[in-house]
Amino acid sequence: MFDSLSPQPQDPLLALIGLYNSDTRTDKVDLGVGVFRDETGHTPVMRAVKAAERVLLDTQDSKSYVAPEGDRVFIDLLWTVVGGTDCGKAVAGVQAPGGSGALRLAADLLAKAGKTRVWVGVPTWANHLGIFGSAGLSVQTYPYFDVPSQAVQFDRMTAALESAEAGDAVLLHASCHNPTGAQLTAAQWAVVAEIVARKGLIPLIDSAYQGFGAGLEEDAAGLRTVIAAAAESLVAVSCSKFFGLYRERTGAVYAVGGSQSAVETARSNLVTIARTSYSMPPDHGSAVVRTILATPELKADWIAELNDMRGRLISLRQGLATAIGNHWAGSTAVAGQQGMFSLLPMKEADILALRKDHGIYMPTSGRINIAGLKQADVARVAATFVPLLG
Ligand code: PLP
Ligand code: TYF
Repeated sequence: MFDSLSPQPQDPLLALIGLYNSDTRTDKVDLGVGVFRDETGHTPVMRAVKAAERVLLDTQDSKSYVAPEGDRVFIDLLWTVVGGTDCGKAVAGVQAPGGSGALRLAADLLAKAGKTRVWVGVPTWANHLGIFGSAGLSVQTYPYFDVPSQAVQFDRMTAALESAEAGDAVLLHASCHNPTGAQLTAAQWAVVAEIVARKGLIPLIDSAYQGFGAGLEEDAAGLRTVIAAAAESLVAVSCSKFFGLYRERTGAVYAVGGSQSAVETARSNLVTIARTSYSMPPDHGSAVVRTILATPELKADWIAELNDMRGRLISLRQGLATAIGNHWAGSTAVAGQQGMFSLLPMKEADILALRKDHGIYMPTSGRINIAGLKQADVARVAATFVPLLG
């Protein structure tokens, strides 16, 4: 049987990790996979996470199962960070193995409810296409971002959404768009909210980088505008980035809107989908997040460290944009983008040459993870980029 299968391509972002690691040059630069890094290139365990882990080590007295939906206190506390303390809607959530698991549960729920189509912006995180396709949804696309001009294609985006049909799902990135870093303005979020409400579309909002853009509250504002307007929404939350819990596979998916009994029914369906694929989610990461959010000192320290992480990203971004300066017209747009990513108009051959000649690693899409820069690298990297930018 096994030899009837064909080998599958590696995820190009994850494959880059191996390529970078096997490069022996000491001045190599990793702008590949989207993880936060500090000035030494390390992805640290956040202070509040370590402190919460110590509390768990001392106090956890059982490893027995928690509950089919995961840790209810985690689910409720995480929602207060994402949706706010009162979003004015009925909400029911289920813990999930990371944001990817949350997206897959949401996609399976849509399919189970008889929904067939999901609209996804171009470009988007490649896994969105794989996850929705594997759930049997048909992926429709709306224009989102034009790489040469570094501009959000808002008129084209809304025109495409106007052609969607009632009951279609629409994927939206809550903040810090992957791979472009380009976000909607508050006024544009309001227009999207009006369209989804009027047309009866179901927003599926992917929140994976809250706090990396303008701030914890600021980065949730667009999401909150949409869920306030839409009859029903799905929200997939990843704790990988803003709690730095990547490998602990921590996240949640929320059904929002409609009656309390409707969201409870949605929750029971999410639980059934989870039970028939992996039974129950892993506990450790959610126990850490619950401990942080339930302990005022830990929560304050988490926010303080998250603010510092955002400060580092902003400083590197401004430094890179300034160093590119008027050598490329897109540098102003890059300076205004948010989060870890920007998508640069570079040719694949040039990106491969950057790896070979300069030890600068980025995916052939032209995406850069700003967090992979060190302050001392900025000038050199900008100088190698300038001749390659359209
Ligand atoms: N959504 C986006 C846009 C992402 O970039 C990621 C990446 O890590 C995820 C969701 C899910 O992440 P995870 O499954 O590691 O929580
Ligand atoms: O886009 C990124 O780099 C992150 C990390 O299969 C990631 O979202 C990339 C690919 C993948 C899982 C996570």
